Amino acid sequence: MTDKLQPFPKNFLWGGAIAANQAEGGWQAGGKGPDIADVLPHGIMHGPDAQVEPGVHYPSHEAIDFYHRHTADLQLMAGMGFNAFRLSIAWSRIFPTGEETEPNEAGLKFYDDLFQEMRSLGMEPIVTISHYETPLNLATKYGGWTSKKLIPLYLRYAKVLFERFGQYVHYWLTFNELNGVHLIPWAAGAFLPHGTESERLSQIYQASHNMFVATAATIKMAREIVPDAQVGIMLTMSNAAAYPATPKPADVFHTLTYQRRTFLYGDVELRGHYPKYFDRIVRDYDLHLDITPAELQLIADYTADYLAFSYYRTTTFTAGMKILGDTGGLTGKKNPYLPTSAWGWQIDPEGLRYVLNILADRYEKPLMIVENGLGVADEVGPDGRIHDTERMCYLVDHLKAVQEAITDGCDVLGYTWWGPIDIVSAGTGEMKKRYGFIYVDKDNEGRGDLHRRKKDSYALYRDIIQSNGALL
Ligand code: BGP
Repeated sequence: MTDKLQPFPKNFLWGGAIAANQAEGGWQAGGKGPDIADVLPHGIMHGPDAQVEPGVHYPSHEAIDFYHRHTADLQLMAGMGFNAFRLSIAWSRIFPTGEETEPNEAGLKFYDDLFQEMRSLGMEPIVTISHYETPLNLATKYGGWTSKKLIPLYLRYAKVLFERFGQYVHYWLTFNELNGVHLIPWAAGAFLPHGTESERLSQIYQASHNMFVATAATIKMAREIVPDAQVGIMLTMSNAAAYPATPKPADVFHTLTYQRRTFLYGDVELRGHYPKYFDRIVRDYDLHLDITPAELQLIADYTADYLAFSYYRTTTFTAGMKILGDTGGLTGKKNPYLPTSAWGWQIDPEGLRYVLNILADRYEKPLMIVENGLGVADEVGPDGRIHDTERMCYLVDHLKAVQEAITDGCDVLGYTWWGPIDIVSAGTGEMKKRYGFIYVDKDNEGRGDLHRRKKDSYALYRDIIQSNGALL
């Protein structure tokens, strides 16, 4: 047996990823309306503070001011040789309440400029249409995605994007981490589940279904307006990457049940139908769902072109552990074979190879890793530099795992590191949880002059990209 690794494909997409609400700031600039991230003082793990109170620090309001600094920031990304950059469009910049009949021109102009800059720097935009930033009005008035009223509103928004930006954007993603609806329903689905377990889970699956319908209808629309575009779905795979804690058959089956909570989303959106195991979930939890035959037909007719996902960590399961929680992050046990990050996330490069292989086998569609990264409380050293060795190891180890997966036969389109420049943490609202190759001078309370500074990892990622991965 030879152990020769295949090279990364010639046109592999190398880059980074951010979200509007975690980077842009300018929360009211250019006519932007408030969105669900703008009422989170401590990130999505702590839920919304329904009113925006004076004096409270809301990290999304200024973030890292990408809104005003994007030209210089994109040049820093170009300095690493990025040929791709993933970002989201803030829905409430385009439709401030989500319900206007005409889009907000200032918001459109902002992204127009951004895409032109990216194109002139040789970067392929990868655009998330909705990344945890639904207009706040749609959450408070309709209960977010639990209501079907959001489907036509989302479609109106997506139509404007395709018509205006179709000339620049080839890769689209409908929703960030759609399966996050289970763990972080406010962020992923713009609602807070309430009532009995059966009612809460019915809301979660109804919201998921409504987003499936919106995704299928968006794909249909894209085929008409921008026929060359690729429309993908985006899921978090930190949930699917689950290991049984022991070879005990009950632990193994329970782990499969847990994984299916994630697979369901890919199964519906890539295979085009609800899998059989979903019937049992409906019965066991006495779910009441409004799913019509016409919607199921639409889902069957318009499946996604590719599967994008985030991957940070894995988890470990034993029989009897809670599976269908509706808040509170990732459930599961600590894996004794893995190190953990300062935020308790288990670092597992081989898990990425495992996930890529599972997804390749299951769906036979192109895959894209659109989030992977390590949050560290980096500090500027006495020499004025940031020696982020831990991040450098994480990067290299995960990219080696990607290369193994490519050699295994997985069709991987690209890799965009999460937060190539420090941004606000989605989970906790902190600045201290830094992912960047570029440091931003700002602390948890919002102090700092926002000055950008390259960390040691900057040159490493640049060299890896330059060699198209051969350096690994
Ligand atoms: C993903 C989200 C991102 C993001 C990342 C890291 O789930 O799509 O928006 O921020 O996780 O999480 P955190 O910022 O909480 O460290």
